[in-house]
Amino acid sequence: MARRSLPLAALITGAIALVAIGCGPRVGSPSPSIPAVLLATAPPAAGATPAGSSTPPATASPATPAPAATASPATVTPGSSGADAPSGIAFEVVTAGLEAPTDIAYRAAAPGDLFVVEQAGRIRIVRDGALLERPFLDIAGQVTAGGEQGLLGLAFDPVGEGRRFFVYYTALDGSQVLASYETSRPDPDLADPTSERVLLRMPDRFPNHNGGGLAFGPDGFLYVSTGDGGSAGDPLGSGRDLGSLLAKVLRLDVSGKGDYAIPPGGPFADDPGVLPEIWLTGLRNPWRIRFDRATGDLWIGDVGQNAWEEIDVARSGASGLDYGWNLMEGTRCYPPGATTGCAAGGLTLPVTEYGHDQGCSVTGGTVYRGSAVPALVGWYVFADYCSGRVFAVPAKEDRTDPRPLMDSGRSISAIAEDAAGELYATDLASGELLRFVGGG
Ligand SMILES: [Ca+2]
Repeated sequence: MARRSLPLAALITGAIALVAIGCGPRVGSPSPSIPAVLLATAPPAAGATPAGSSTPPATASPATPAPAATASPATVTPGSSGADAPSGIAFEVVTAGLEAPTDIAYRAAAPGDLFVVEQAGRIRIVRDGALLERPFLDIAGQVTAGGEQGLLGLAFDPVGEGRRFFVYYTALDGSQVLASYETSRPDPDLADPTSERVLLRMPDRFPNHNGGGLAFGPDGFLYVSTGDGGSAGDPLGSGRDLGSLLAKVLRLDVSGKGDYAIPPGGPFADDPGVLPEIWLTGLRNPWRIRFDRATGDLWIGDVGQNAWEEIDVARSGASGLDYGWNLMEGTRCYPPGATTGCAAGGLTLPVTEYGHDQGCSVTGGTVYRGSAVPALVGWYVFADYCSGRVFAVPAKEDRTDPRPLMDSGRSISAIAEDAAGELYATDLASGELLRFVGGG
């Protein structure tokens, strides 16, 4: 399986590890472009073999996610194998010509369009399969891009014509910014770059673990995923800190014209010591959050540190869940060998995980609810950025093993659906937009 050099995605998870290990010459300098999301562990150098094949398998096969030896929460149960994933699933190239794509979104008012985010700071329109030459938005002049940094997330306001949209990017000073823009009045294919309103600006000391996932929930609120801030092992303590916006999923009411409001009913509303934006916590670098349009479940791909990549779920409306970082990595205590902390209970385990024998940085996907690939309906589809392996799990199962869908050999930085629920992916290295097809 040929592996391409990948700029952006590798940076996402690997940068942090490189810092910690002290072997990452690329970390301090503008590395070409690696998605921050993926950088849980050292990313393969350009031209290198996938981490999964060059590194010894972690400690156990992900097919048998046994609880951590001495201190696993009592709720851990062995994953079940269950149904086989549909066979014959493949990628079909929709278009090439994108530069380091990091995310995909659609606007309900223009169901034939896909909006693809480019890491450097542009958003491109793919209309009926053709890449339009003129960018929809170009804010490259105000974005730091490379490694795990850059323009990382996009979501359109689902209300009305969707003229307003939201982006998440790394600013020139390294901080992470959530901002809104509006589409130009006369030209729906063009955003107004002067319409920016900054909703959040989060200072950031490390180039990795920047989060950047944006998704509107069925409640109309905007959900935002943030990383733990970076380095390795969460030295900032963000995962355990309810006074920090980092390492969280935030919930914001952005229906007003200006700043956001805090929706009522938050999980920590009665605790003045907790930031009211916080909806979910204990995440490391949640790379892609997506809602299941059929159930309202929120799916999170959370990039692991050194050994385990995990998929987390907040079933419809569930809030206040703590996914365990940095007390746990996947279903294991962290750091390895720890016997306290993660046994305390109250932590929510991933629905599935895989070891670094199968990759090194998870790209969270979405639950397929389209019609072109009937065999895939009801499966949550995700991938590993480093190995190119694509997986699926039945969306209804709470503890299950990842089933392989295909070995794509691609650098998959995003998986998302269009207005009709059809599924797409971006290849960061090749600059291609791909569509899921097949399955009988
Ligand atoms: Ca960071």
